[in-house]
Amino acid sequence: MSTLERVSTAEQAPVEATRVNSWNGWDPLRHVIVGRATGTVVQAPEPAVRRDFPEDGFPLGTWGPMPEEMTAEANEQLDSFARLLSSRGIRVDRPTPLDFTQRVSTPDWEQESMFGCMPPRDVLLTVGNEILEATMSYRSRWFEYLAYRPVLQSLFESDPDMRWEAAPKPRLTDESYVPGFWDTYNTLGLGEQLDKVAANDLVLTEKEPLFDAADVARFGKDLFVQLSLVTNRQGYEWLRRHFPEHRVHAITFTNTHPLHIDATWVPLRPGLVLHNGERLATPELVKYFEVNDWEVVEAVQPASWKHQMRLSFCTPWLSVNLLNLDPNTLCVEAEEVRLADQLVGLGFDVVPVPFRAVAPFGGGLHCATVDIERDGVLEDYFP
Ligand code: ABU
Repeated sequence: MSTLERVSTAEQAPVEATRVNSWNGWDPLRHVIVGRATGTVVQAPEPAVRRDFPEDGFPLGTWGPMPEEMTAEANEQLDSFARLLSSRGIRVDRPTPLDFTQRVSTPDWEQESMFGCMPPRDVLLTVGNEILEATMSYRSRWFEYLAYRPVLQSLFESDPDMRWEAAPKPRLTDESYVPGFWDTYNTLGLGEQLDKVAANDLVLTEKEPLFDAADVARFGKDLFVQLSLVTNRQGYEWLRRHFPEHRVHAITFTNTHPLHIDATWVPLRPGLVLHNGERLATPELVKYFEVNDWEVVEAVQPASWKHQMRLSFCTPWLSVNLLNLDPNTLCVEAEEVRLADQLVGLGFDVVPVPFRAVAPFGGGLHCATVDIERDGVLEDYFP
């Protein structure tokens, strides 16, 4: 066979049929993206975020690749999780890492480094047959969508009904950030910080719509958008207009450093939400769930995992960052034994997954994944 024939045969290989479809976090999972730790960087400082890990080799102002041994261990756990999902018949796609140490720029700014492609949940939001690329709000994450473009392109080619959308790319000029925010915010008392969180008077201004996909919790027809350090009111407003068939709610919790909703208010199955009780919900939110006959269960305290806080910007509450395989089955971090017992008591089958080493790369089992396909249709769980 000539080279030409071989190429031509390869090009004609059938693309595996795919269907993008996911309306909530609990329907039976068929297809998912699992992130990669490869190339992750402790970001260079920027207006939205400043990493400060003096004990671990990255004091304020410094930046660079995560230590090789940590990256290797995280990749082992991610690969093993991907194999576990595959062994259960779930199709798994992976992102394509870039050189995240490279300097990036737009006509408006230059940034010394990118970040990585471990938490795909931050970047991509699946609602029904649509996958939406979030705006993001860190300059270091502006180009992160590129790591997912090969997967998205392939989904687009194989599913004629897929809607591939991208929210308006933000300018992220200095006007998008409150000047000197981090110098003052960290000197405020708890009450003052929580007042600012409730008013969403944080590092982002309202210059333009900004949101991370992981600030959206999907409950069928209802989408709950957490206003946070990475999601502003304009971001919520953009999402509300973008999903006119949904009820889109802006919500806050008593969390001094709100960053993604998926370690705070976690849908488990229709009628049951797991709540991180250290981050109180507003009475309005609790009432909305209660009048619709939902049970709100407070999660047990996370297991201690101080040893894994090295270079991590997440909290131990990644314990509740769970992935549903279906409405009765939950993937839970292997060391979170107390939480597993609580979930078994609530009627779930628990699949323990070693995942501690992934935390410093941006999250837990939910952060590390994005739904491509779950069985099920759009339903109204708050009629
Ligand atoms: N998506 C990560 C949430 C991390 C945290 O609340 O600690």
